[in-house]
Amino acid sequence: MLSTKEIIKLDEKYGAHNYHPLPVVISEAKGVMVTDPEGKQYYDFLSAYSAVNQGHRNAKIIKALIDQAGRCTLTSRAFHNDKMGLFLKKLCEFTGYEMALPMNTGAEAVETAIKAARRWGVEKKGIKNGKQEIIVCEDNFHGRTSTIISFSTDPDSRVNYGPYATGFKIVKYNDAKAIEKAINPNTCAVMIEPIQGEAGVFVPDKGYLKAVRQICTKNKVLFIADEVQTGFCRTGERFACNHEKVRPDIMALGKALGGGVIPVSAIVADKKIMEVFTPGTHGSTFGGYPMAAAVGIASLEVLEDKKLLKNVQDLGEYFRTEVGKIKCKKIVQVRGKGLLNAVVFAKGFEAWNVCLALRDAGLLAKQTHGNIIRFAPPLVITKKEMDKALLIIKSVFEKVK
Ligand code: IF1
Repeated sequence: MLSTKEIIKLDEKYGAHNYHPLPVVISEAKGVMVTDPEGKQYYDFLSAYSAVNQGHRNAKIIKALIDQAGRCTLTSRAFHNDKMGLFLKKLCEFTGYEMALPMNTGAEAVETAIKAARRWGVEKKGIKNGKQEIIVCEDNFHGRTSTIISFSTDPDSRVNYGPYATGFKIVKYNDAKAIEKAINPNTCAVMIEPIQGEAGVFVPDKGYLKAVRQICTKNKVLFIADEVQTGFCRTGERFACNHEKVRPDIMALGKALGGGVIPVSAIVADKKIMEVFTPGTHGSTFGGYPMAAAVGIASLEVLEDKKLLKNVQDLGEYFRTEVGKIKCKKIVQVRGKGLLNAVVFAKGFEAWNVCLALRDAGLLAKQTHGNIIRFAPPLVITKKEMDKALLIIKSVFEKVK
């Protein structure tokens, strides 16, 4: 078996350098714990950016994967498969929408939402094709396709990838009035993250999502919520929009829909929007394939457990309270919802070394924007595991100067 050092060397030699990962190799994982090639164990407080909400190798999800692999893996959408309909029915019931369109990655779900909104703009609102506008927010993260990075405000994501897609208007996040001002007769949609993940787990003020909903309704504009990262119980509700009892017109979903096993994404919407898609107008070879459907059903079943949401709410609150008590002058804020949390250090502070110290102490987390560390363990974490993880975090943070 290769050592951590040897594996990292391979990655650096043969892999494109489009990432700068923490120097740690994960070779096995179960539940909240991951193990490196040398056998050292760590608490996983990233959860693959919320894609493993159900915990690593959840028994029910792995069984669904293996059972399906023993029956049929791929059919394409040229034929029906016996699993997709059951999956989409379950997803519609879980989310409260009439229809779903399955894709694979989060970015594809976002692209699908954009395409739905643009078509809807022409066919239902009467906008001239080519004139449709979508309002998005500063510091957004919606994925990495060439269209999506066109409206990113993060230079890393965007620089030198032109020519950029047009038809997007960027406004300030957490400012409903800015959205209202940006709307014109060509606006077909507003697309936002209910909590901005990559921006550093930025939770908007109470009332923001409600105001956006009202503005969209009043102006006949679709409200698209990107719940790729915030969805599926991560924030203590099934979807982050539920905190304000807001129902978007379209939700883009991904990550945990695949239970941390395979990429499964989708948009959900009611028929009056989804019907803009007709045969041949959109699709994907793997979208809704039998493996994704089987895994998707199991992933949703795990998340249906009522006790899980309560666990997320309780342990999230507990995490923020306990981290708030840690004596460390560099910490300026502990924020988040449910188990999507961040510790914000002073401006200019480099949290990379803190992440290395956490790793050495047995906990994996990753910084964003240099001075923010995201803490988002699998939702199945127990109080006992959380207490042990908090001891590690405390021991490291107390030494931060
Ligand atoms: C990477 C960030 C998190 C997302 C939202 C769509 C997508 C994402 C709200 C696209 C993806 C990922 C991508 C991943 C790191 C991660 C991330 F730091 F980049 F911003 F989670 F915070 N909408 N987020 O957060 O989904 O196509 O990747 O399946 O390395 O790019 P995808």
